[in-house]
Amino acid sequence: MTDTAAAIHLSYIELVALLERIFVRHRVSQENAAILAQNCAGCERDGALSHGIFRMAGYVSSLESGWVDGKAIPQVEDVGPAFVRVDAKGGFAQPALSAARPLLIEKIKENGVAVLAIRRSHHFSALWPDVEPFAEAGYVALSVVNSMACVVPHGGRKAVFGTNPMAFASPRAGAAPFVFDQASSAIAHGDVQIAARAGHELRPGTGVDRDGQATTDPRHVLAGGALLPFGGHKGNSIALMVEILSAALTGGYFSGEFDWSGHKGAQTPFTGQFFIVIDPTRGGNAVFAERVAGICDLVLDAGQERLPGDRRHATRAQNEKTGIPLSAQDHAKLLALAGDEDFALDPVSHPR
Ligand code: NDP
Ligand code: PYC
Repeated sequence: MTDTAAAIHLSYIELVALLERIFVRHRVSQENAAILAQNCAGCERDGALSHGIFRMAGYVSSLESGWVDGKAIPQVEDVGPAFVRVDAKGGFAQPALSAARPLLIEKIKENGVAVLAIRRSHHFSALWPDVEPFAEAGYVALSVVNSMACVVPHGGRKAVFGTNPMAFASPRAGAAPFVFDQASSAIAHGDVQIAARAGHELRPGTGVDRDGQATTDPRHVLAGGALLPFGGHKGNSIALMVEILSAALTGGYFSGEFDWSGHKGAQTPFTGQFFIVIDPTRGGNAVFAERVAGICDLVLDAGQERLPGDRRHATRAQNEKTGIPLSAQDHAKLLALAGDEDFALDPVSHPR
């Protein structure tokens, strides 16, 4: 929330209902709207703000441009004892995951491991909501997704990679699952947009301007500049791996390959997503979750301030008690997108 005072507190259920109305009003089927609304409200509830309600104007803009099919019905294909494939049919990745989940779980139960390859999908959210439920169900999950070309390879001159995140989730005894979810760029594109809006500088080493010169001005990155991989050549290799798994392997587009120029307002990357999900009990270690808790404790005892996921889970616990804080301005924008007649702004020409 960017405004100083939170004027409104909504419960998760109330926020989901509001976001669902927005999606349905903008060309999304009821079934897909429920999935997307839960995803986006979950991000806002957990303080994953670069992919919470901040994204709603972008979803609407992309949907209204005709670039993404909100009513797509994903086609799930059983292609091997431990391999599930989904053609998202130009729709969002989350309904594709939801459609594939029962078959994927069946295969994990049978084989101890299964992979899921989603293609022709749009992913516009955080990745942790895709993996965390697997860990809550006792599985270890890794997922990667590629996005839109805005990251220059290490030492390169032209954006090739997306911000290409990777998320990992594991059960942990006596605590919420261990989850990390991170872009392979030095900063997520959403956070560059937020910094530009707030007038904040970026950390040095984050991006370049349109001439390839280092810049800390987010407006220069957004106006024809680009981001850099995190950690030099090491983040670069992860970004490349994400392209290979999410696009080459699934049959989706690379981050620089799809052409959205014919769809004014398109914002959602049209790529692919890949998952590996494992039943850890097959490792023969009956105390897997205790071992995970043990290594996490060692890390904290050694002085790491907190583990990934801790901030998010603490924010969730707080917001479940007090409600999810929204500024009056943000709430009004959501009502306008939902078509509330008191706030009948044109959502596309009044982005957040
Ligand atoms: P951050 O750098 O904010 O956080 C990355 C991870 O590190 C999180 O798991 C976070 O946990 C953890 N973390 C942050 N600070 C610390 C710390 N001090 N100690 C220990 N752990 C820490 O994420 P990014 O900016 O890289 O990515 C933001 C989001 O953007 C992600 O959810 C990602 O999936 C999404 N994204 C989506 C894309 C898409 O194509 N759909 C593309 C790129 C990014 P915590 O959450 O608890 O703070
Ligand atoms: O924040 O980098 C990002 C991003 C890209 C696509 C969705 N989010």
